[in-house]
Amino acid sequence: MRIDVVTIFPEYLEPLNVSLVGKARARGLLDVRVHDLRDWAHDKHKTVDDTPYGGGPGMVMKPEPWGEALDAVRASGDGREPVLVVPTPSGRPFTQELAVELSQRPWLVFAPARYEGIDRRVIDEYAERWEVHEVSIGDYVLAGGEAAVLVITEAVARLLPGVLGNAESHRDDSFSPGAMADLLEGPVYTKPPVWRDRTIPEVLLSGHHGKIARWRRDQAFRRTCANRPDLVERCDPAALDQHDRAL
Ligand code: 6GU
Repeated sequence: MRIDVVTIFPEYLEPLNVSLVGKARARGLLDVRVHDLRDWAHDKHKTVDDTPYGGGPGMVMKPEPWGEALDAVRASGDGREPVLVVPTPSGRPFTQELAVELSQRPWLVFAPARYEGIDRRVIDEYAERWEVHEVSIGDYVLAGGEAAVLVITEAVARLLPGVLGNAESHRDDSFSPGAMADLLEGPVYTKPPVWRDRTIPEVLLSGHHGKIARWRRDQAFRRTCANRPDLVERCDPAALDQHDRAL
């Protein structure tokens, strides 16, 4: 997969050189190219923003540098159209489902905005030719989309074939379709068996795989009720008991 990022803060994307994404790049599974939007600014001050039409606070990113940057990125490709991902708090929620969808595309281009956003005509223009996703990573406001690019890239990169050591590693992820669908992952333990007088749940030492699976599912259900009741139809004590009986 190829990923291009156009930003006024290229240094902000340096974490893409380390950890899982860095390793995927080093192994040739991921081709990441970061571009400075100011390379396509027109004046000696490299201006990329201006005041909003209609008035109001803040600044809006000018369309010309974005248009030229995106055209240049497109021209550096193999003739195919990339998928444009625009991180914005006004976008669709970024979900595991969208991560899976994006991981199946050969080429993503990220356009993270600073200030109050990018002139709307840029998104409208590219949406006529490219698949465009405006996505938000949660209900809070960041100073810019760069942190969201890091989040989305990591969520997508770990789904690429060959990136995770063990192909089974994301089968039981919270939010991934399959066995534990709709439930958060429960607690995990490793050695030593006693730490600061704290033991581990006995069932995990029983060697009884059926009991262990049932316990894990129950813990996942309880944690989901506590932390994400919106993911579970009923979280009252009766529903918990009913869940226990269903096991
Ligand atoms: Cl993608 N961008 C910004 N600036 N703020 C956000 C966001 C994105 N997602 C949640 N808050």
